Amino acid sequence: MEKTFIMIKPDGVRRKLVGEVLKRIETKGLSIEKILMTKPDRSILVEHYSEHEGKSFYNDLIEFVSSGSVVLIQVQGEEAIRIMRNLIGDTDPVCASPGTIRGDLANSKTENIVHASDSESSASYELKLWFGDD
Ligand code: 3AN
Repeated sequence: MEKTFIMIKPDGVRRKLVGEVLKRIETKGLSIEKILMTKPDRSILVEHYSEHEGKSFYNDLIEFVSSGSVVLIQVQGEEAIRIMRNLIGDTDPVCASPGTIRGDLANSKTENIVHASDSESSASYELKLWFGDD
């Protein structure tokens, strides 16, 4: 079974879309193994988004994700990483297909409701970063 890391970002929490996102994960047949609401420190976001340091949107991204509560989720299931990437949809709202979380619910590249790990290595790095060892 594969594990992946999902974060519902502050826009998803503010817009009361937590239940909607959890429903889409569960109705797809994946399992929620861990879930925690927290207001993230800037320092953990700097580690989480280290690959984007120096990019034009980096400062706005850190500012935005540290602006409110987020929901951290460990999701488990067969092919959970690729399935979750398909469920969330493309980063660009113009390209995100209808039926995906971003395609149905987001119209901004930065405020796009949800993060999902994009590979096995990022899933294990992010699960360790946010939830620690288990
Ligand atoms: P994804 O979240 O689809 O994996 P990444 O990893 O390329 O996308 O980017 C991480 C986050 O950075 C995105 N979720 C989005 O919030 C923000 N982001 C990425 N590209 C842009 C961009 N061109 N303009 C503004 N924000 C961006």
